[in-house]
Amino acid sequence: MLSSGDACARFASAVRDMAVGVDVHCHINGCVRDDTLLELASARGLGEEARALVLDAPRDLMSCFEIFKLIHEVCTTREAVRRIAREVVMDFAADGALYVELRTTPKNAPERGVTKDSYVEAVLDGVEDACGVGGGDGTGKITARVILSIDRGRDDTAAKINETIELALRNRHRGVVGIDLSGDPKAGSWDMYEPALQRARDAGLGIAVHCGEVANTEDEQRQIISWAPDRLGHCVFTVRDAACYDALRASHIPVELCLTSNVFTKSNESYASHHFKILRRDAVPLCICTDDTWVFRTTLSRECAIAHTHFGLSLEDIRSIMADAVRFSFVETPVKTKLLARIQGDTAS
Ligand code: 6MZ
Repeated sequence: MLSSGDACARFASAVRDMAVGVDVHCHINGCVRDDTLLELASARGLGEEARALVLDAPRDLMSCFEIFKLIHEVCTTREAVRRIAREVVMDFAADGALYVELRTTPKNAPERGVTKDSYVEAVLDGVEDACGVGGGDGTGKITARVILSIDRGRDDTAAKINETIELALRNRHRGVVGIDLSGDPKAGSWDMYEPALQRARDAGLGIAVHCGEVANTEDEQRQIISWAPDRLGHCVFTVRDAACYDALRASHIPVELCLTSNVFTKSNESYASHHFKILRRDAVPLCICTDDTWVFRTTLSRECAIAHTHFGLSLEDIRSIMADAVRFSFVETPVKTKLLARIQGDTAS
């Protein structure tokens, strides 16, 4: 008899074989390969520390941010950033993805000759190594685009926030398509970010905002939803507050759902009680994403298999969710059309 683990693995394998994967919410430095991280950490004498960071049990969100400190410490050289960006894209391709929208926070590391400009350049070089010029045109094995993140914990002045917007605008020709607001959800306040995000939106960049990832942020969630970003990340606590949830439903803003991330960080008690179920019941636009494959020991095909196991999604449901993810993505329209045609195969678009 098949165990549920076997059934899950078989579903993940079928998802990989379909090759229709789309992930629009994954943070580059949360998706570093085990081997790469250990190699880079060992070269800096931090191999043991890196090994100790592998999550073997759920940890809260704040301790995940501690993990990122070490990842950033060992991964922020131009060579490493380029390599990691390339490997992340290749790993998604091997997992059956045909489009990935990677996000990352531009960083300065003067002691290693890294500026925010050269960081972004290295990311885009890595994406180009994997996908070709500009991250590909929708016809290759995988196409990728990049979103630059504003880190709530570190980007604490208007000047730093605006620098990220400027960087994104300067690098659009190489495949930067949007801005994300992420990082420690308890740091900073929406009023600080809104003017810069408005400028980015007016200039045509897509905007994705982490929303309702922690409790007691209802006022901010309502502000964010009424500003209407193109996509919202997580919305765990949005669903638990009637006024916030009403606003979300009325807004029709697509939600990027990261099942394992939310369960690992204990925002959701279990997969079975994940708010995926409520959003799907209420036909809220949604997509399935990984967030941080390394941190949460997952892959996109595995997340789909979890949705199958706990919420009964079929392979055709997965195909349809992936098509929606392309529609919600920030990639240029002609590329979107090509990707949609590939995902839908013979079925009408
Ligand atoms: C909020 C997150 C996150 O930018 O260095 N990040 N922000 N919530 C999450 N849920 C778990 N996971 C990752 O990738 C790592 C950075 O992404 C953000 C954090 O700011 C983290 O430092 P990059 O490529």
